[in-house]
Formats: sequence, structure tokens, C-alpha cells
Amino acid sequence: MAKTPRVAILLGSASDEGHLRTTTELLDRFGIEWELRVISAHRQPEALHEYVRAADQGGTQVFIAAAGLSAALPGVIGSISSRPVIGLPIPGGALHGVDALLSMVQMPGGIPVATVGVGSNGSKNAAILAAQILALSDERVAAKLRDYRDELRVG
Ligand code: RP5
Repeated sequence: MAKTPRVAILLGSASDEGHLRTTTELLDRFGIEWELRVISAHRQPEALHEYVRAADQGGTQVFIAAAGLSAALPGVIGSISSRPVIGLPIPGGALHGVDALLSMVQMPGGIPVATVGVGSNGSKNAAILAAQILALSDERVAAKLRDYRDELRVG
């Protein structure tokens, strides 16, 4: 089986991609390899299922799922894999991302989506949360996170 990344980033649409720039920059800073794919939960359900199953079996440890509007993507990923899923609600549409936020955070009990905020702070926190999860079993990531937080103290 092809090597899978430690963090898989899934987007509901190519139009979401700009919101992930900060996320991928931070993952790079923490030395975490990632892969980004655009796979819609409602337009490409079979492809999504296939990708997540392969990533799960290949050892991907965390999924970051970014989507707007009713944002089913992270919940569906959580239904396929029991690895942690971080949901990033994308701003836009008539409700400016509040719809995506509530869709992700209000998952029925049993299939959690660790939801970060709408907008640039959420984009940043998605990467940091993924790094914190990986740091539990990776001292190199933990050290990089400590450096990052030391810098926050200076600012
Ligand atoms: C969601 O709907 C996507 O995540 C995107 O944020 C939003 C609109 O996507 P398009 O239909 O414009 O591709 O699925």
C-alpha cells in the first residue's frame, strides 16, 4: 500500500483551498507531512469513502476536514475512520460560515468532530490541534510546539 501522510487534509471544494494556506504552513513548520485532497462528501461519496478507508488503513493519524455551507464532510469522515477528525468551517454563503460551524460542532454523540473556529484563527488552530495530537507520541513535534508557544509569549 502507498505511504499515507500523517495528516490528511480534505476539502469540500477547490474554492476552499485558500483557507488552508496557514494550516499547511504551520504543519510544515512543525515537521508534519500532510496531503491535501478535494473530495466532496455530497458530490463524490464513493471517492471519499475509498480515500478515507485507505488513509485510515495506511496509518494516517489525523484528518483535517474543511467545508462550507451544511458541511457534511468531517462527519462523514468520522463515520468511516475512528482517527481524530478536526473540522474547519469555511466562511461564506448566506450565513457566513455559521452554518458550517454548527453542522460540524453539533455532531450527534458517538462521532465527534473537533471543530475549530470560522476564519483565519480556525485555519491556524486546525494545524496546532493536529500537532498537539501527534505530539502525544512524537517528541520532535512536541519540541517544535514548545518553540512555537515560546514565540507567542514574546509577541
Ligand atoms: C461545500 O460547499 C464546500 O466545502 C464549499 O465551501 C461550499 C461551496 O462549494 P462549491 O459548490 O462552490 O464548490 O461543499
